Amino acid sequence: MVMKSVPEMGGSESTSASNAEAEVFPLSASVAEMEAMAKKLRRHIITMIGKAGSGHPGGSLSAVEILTALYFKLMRHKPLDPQWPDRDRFILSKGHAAPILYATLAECGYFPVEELLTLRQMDSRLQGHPDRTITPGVEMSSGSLGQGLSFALGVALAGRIDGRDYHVYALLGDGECNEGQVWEAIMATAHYNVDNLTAIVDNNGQQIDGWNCDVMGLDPFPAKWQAFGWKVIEVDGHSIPELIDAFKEAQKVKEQPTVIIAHTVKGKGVSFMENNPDFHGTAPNAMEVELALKELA
Ligand SMILES: Cc1ncc(C[n+]2csc(CCOP(=O)(O)OP(=O)(O)O)c2C)c(N)n1
Repeated sequence: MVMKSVPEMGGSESTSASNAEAEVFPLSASVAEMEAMAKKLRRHIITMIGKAGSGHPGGSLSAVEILTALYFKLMRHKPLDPQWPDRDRFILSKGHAAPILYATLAECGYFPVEELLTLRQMDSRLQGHPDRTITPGVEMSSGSLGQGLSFALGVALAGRIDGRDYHVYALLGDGECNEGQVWEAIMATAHYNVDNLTAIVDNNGQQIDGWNCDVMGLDPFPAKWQAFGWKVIEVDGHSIPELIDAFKEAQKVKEQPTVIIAHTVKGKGVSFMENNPDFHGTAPNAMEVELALKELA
């Protein structure tokens, strides 16, 4: 277990290097350690987007516990060998939430935590949306919503053909589920009885312009997945124990794909960002960064 201290980004000490020494994840992290990590990831999100002056804080903050549970407790992966063929794969379909992916990868040791401060700069490996050709640990270039589950299905079927027992996780936004391609992939995944793929929906109720129910309602959302042949598990998406139990349950389901509908709050952890569509794609200014970091201290 290597999740040691919680140094600040840019500090002289780095957990990322010590975590990378673990070589093969997952770590035997406690819930308390993961909750501390979640808070730290939130601070990274605020700091990096604030420094960049643009980005998507709301949908990054809502997904924090989902990525924390996956990368530190569930997934088998090697930060020092990102292309390890047997690694579990995480596909960020809602690519605009790149900051939470970058913060998590950095804390695992894929690249230095200090690099987070280069978000969205010219020539940085950390562009506004993930690019699998330049960033270690990024599995899919995403950002054009609706494509990630199709991609994940291909990766899962490839694992079956290659006889590898890795698991594929795909994180979708609920607003993203307005895309028709998502439902084609939902249908196809069930058709092929794919059980090495788990979809997670960051069900924060909002999208770019406000509440889903006002833009394009999804209800009855769980029943729709079920009708398409999926096992459905609903959890509090900010409860690390609930998420871990759900992921373990999903691993046991055979001949059928599972979706975890994670009920979350957009902007979670920063009072003035919570459920506030203004922070879907707007960076906090210097004063807001300061306020947010105070709340996340
Ligand atoms: C194909 C496509 N259409 C439109 C957009 C612009 N866009 C970026 S984020 C977003 C809203 C996504 O909502 P959701 O999936 O719920 O994400 P979250 O609320 O979790 O940030 C939209 C429409 C896009 N990235 N891709």
